[in-house]
Amino acid sequence: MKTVIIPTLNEEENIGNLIRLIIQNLDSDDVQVIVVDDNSKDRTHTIVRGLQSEYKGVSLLIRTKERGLSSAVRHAAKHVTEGSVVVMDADLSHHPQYLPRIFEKLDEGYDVVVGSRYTAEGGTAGWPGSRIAMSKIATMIGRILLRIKIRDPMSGFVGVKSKDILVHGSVDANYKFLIETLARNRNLRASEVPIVFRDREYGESKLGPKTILLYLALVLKLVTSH
Ligand SMILES: Nc1nc2c(ncn2[C@@H]2O[C@H](COP(=O)(O)OP(=O)(O)OP(=O)(O)O)[C@@H](O)[C@H]2O)c(=O)[nH]1
Ligand SMILES: [Mg+2]
Repeated sequence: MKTVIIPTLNEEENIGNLIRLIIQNLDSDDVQVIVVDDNSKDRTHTIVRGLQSEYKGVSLLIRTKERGLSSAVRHAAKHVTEGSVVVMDADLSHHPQYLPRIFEKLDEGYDVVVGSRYTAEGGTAGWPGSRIAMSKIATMIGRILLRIKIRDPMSGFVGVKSKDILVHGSVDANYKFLIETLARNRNLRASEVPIVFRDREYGESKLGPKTILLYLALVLKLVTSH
């Protein structure tokens, strides 16, 4: 069984299309989709519940007291019983067309497979130069300070061989759980699949300018604790 975990916060414009595309790109009998939502106030729940009558493998977890992407992912991972798991954003920035290749690489034996913007055929579509530069500088800081080989450790498109890597891999990250997982678990076999990251078309970003500070604080904490 393959699992796709999607953390959501007010993603009514995107979640329906995303789930349909996931089912189109993977064998629907062999995939379960877990939407983990932090009490969205829009129609996200209604749309997911509507799809549950069409696709039996779709489940919805709602957290009412907690917030945060990384802890939402950990929460959902605890509900997985077996098989490999991919985490992806709800806003179609991570296209489901890449899922078969990510699951294939996990089947080949990698512990972690990253949907990567910074490999030869990967990239970002619709980003201004300033955002590319910011992202690349932040990535470089993390890679150098934490000695990480993966070229896109800030990616949120992440496959793991076992849910345990998600449940135990990151404890501090609010958002960038991959870089923490790689920094804390040096013996994980990791690989990358090129992806073209598309900017969200609908809905609002949940992550403000504070995200970069939280990321730098996380890197600093990881540097000093190793
Ligand atoms: N459950 C949960 N999901 C979250 C939370 N914050 C963000 N998300 C989801 O995590 C994913 C990534 O968040 P985005 O807002 O797209 O972050 P981003 O890609 O850096 O920002 P954009 O450039 O605007 O897309 C999306 O699917 C969000 O709905 C949260 O606190 N809880
Ligand atoms: Mg996004």
